[in-house]
Amino acid sequence: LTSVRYNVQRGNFARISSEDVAMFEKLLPGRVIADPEELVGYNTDWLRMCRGNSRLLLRPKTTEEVSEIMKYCSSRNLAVMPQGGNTGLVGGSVPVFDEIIISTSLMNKIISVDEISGTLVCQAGCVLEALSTHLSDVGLMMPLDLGAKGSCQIGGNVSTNAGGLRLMRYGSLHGSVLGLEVVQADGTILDCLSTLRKDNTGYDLKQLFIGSEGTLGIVTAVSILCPRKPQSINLAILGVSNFQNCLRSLKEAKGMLGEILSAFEFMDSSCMDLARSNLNLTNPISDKPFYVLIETAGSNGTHDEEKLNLFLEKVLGEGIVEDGTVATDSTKIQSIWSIRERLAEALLHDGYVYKYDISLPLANFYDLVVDMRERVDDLATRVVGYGHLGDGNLHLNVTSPTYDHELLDKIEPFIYEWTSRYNGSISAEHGLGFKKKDFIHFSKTQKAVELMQQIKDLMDPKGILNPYKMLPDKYGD
Ligand code: FAD
Ligand code: S2G
Ligand code: ZN
Repeated sequence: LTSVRYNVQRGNFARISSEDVAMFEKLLPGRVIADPEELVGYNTDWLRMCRGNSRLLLRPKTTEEVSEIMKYCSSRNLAVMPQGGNTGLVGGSVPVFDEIIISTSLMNKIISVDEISGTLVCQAGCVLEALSTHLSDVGLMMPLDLGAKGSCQIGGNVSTNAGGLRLMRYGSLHGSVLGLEVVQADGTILDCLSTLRKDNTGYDLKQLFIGSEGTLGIVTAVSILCPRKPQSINLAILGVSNFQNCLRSLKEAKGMLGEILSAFEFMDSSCMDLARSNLNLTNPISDKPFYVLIETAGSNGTHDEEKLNLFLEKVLGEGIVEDGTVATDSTKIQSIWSIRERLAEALLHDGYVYKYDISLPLANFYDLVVDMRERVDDLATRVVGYGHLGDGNLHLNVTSPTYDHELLDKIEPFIYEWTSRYNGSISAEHGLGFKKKDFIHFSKTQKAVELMQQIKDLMDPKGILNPYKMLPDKYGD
């Protein structure tokens, strides 16, 4: 149990009574789950490293039901844990103790799509991939894409400010989200569900909830700006001999592909070994120390191909890149993407995963992986480096057969101190959740953390929204 492994003190929240369960069953007939067996999956995170002890799962369908739940929980001082697809990677999406789990899974209705402006309004529980499929029929696409698309929900994406593979082209959710409907800790329904691209009237409150990880309110509906689905997509995977040439490729791609560049990902050779050994995937090109994946998305295939060919001629001609292939049909594109997208899954096969999601200045970017390899030496099964190079976002993962305290002590706080020394971020896109909340000071000043705490106290005075997450605990420590 998370609470045992990390020695956490339970906050002074009420414990669920039979009257509470009866009240919820009246409100949500047939959508209150109390069977411990059924609850195991909801209490365990995707990495299977954090496990809570919730006794109750509630599955509302409407904003009003969420509001009634929160009014009641607030009056009874019952702690709650909002859950979407439960694909979060920082222990934020499962209870620590017996918090009531409020799942948005049944809140999966699309409210409206405006094909001209590209505005989608939908409930928070819509699964990302389902939204992409729905939009593609009307020539639109979601402005984000990540390996968890089959399970993660748009409310969870907003709450973790998920980045993903397309951030480089379509920006962060802080830009693409136009409005939110949120239920606050006391049940108040906050309707900021604007579909306007521009609205400068007062504080932009929706921004507070984007990336708030369920600690300031429960997102019940999202209004988001969706780009046109591109007519032509190309995906190149290129073999590179050293990291400096990965950076040179990035510079050339930005310069020569410009507005059609839609993703720039990198993987080191240990990632290709990982994909081969743990998932039986094959390398589409020859083995190299590094690989970059470059996607273009444009409105005219001929123009795009011409640009891409000029780029490839240059980087191959100058030896920046040594090998490569370009996929244009969706099947081959998907099979190349899956090597990158399934690395998280591949890592789980090694046993225990020590996962770090770091933003760094590009000049020192890969040095951290080299230093980490030296430091953990043969204590680790593997140390891999990959990520959204276009965003300066490194995913550094270390694995071992089982949880190894000695290995963890070698990694932490070394990795956070190293990141802080180069003014990086100790969590680029995954958030802080439960596992990284106590390291927030490596990336935020004390004054900033104090103001966050004040905002939290204002928005959730009883601290019942996703306690023990994102901010350093007020209890205990
Ligand atoms: P959950 O995991 O259920 O919850 C995540 C957090 O949000 C929790 O704190 C929860 O309390 C809160 N929350 C969920 N729904 C709501 C709501 N409606 N209102 C308020 N709070 C809520 N992340 C990236 O940024 N980039 C990536 O490239 C990426 N790739 C991934 C690949 C894989 C294979 C996996 C498993 C995960 C990946 N992630 C990535 C992690 C990503 O943050 C989560 O997958 C996703 O954004 C969370 O959505 P979810 O619906 O699963 O939310
Ligand atoms: C990614 C999620 C998986 C990981 O694949 O881009 O954000 O292993 C990550 O960190
Ligand atoms: Zn990522």
